[in-house]
Amino acid sequence: METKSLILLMFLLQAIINGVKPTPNNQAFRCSKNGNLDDNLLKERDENFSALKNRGTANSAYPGYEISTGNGIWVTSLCPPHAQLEHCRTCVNTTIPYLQKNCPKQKEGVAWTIYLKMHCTVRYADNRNFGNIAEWGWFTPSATHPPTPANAGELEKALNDMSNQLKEKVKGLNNNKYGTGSINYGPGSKTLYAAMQCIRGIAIEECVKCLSDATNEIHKCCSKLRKTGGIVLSAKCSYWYEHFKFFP
Ligand SMILES: *[C@@H]1O[C@H](CO)[C@@H](O)[C@H](O)[C@H]1NC(C)=O
Ligand SMILES: CC(=O)N[C@H]1CO[C@H](CO)[C@@H](O)[C@@H]1O
Repeated sequence: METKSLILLMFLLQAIINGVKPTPNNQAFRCSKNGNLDDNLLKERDENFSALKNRGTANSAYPGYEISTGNGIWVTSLCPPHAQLEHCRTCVNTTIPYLQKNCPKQKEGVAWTIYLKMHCTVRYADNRNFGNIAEWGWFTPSATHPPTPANAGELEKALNDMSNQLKEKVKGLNNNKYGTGSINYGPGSKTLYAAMQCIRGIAIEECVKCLSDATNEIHKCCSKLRKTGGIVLSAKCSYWYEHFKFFP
């Protein structure tokens, strides 16, 4: 191997070991269109974002955190329950300034970051009921990633079956509404891995409804195009699949 390619390989390996910093193409945001926060609430939001950055304690799961103020601002963060504290903090720390930049003063906002093999969500709203932002964000592996050898129908069916299984799992849980699983499908018996998550505090019926919507969304962005992986995200839930195991 040439020295140059060897150096490049070492560099890539080091980047993988160190953890790659999130870049803008693995972040997305949505802001509400129903007006702006007044100066006091804006100040509260930003002060509470600062407080959110340091939340979580060592030796405990850090699925997320919610802060509310008497005056009517709610800010929350969410990671998968298995996320390491440092990974979750790095993810949340990166997402907060990105959300502040993109939703400078709207009444509600949500932003997501994919970091390593997890994603985190940061959300704020001037109301408690998890806000009204209905749009979805989504990510797929880069365009250069080859499509799965399965046909779209096989992939869709696998994602529907997986969705039904994971919804049952999530229904059985209280605080950490997060479920993972895998399924073999198609003639070559390919294995698909998937995870579903709802935000905390949401009613179970609303969670399941959101996950059904997520299943429809993931067909639009991803399975119809035979993507090997994809994730759809809303302010309330997410659905992620890959053809490798991306959770413990
Ligand atoms: C997150 O941000 C806080 C506040 O700026 C800082 O103290 C902390 O070290 C950061 N943590 C990580 C893991 O980046
Ligand atoms: C937990 C926390 O830091 N909450 C703060 C949110 O913002 C209000 C207003 O600035 C503060 O009073 C709270 O202490």
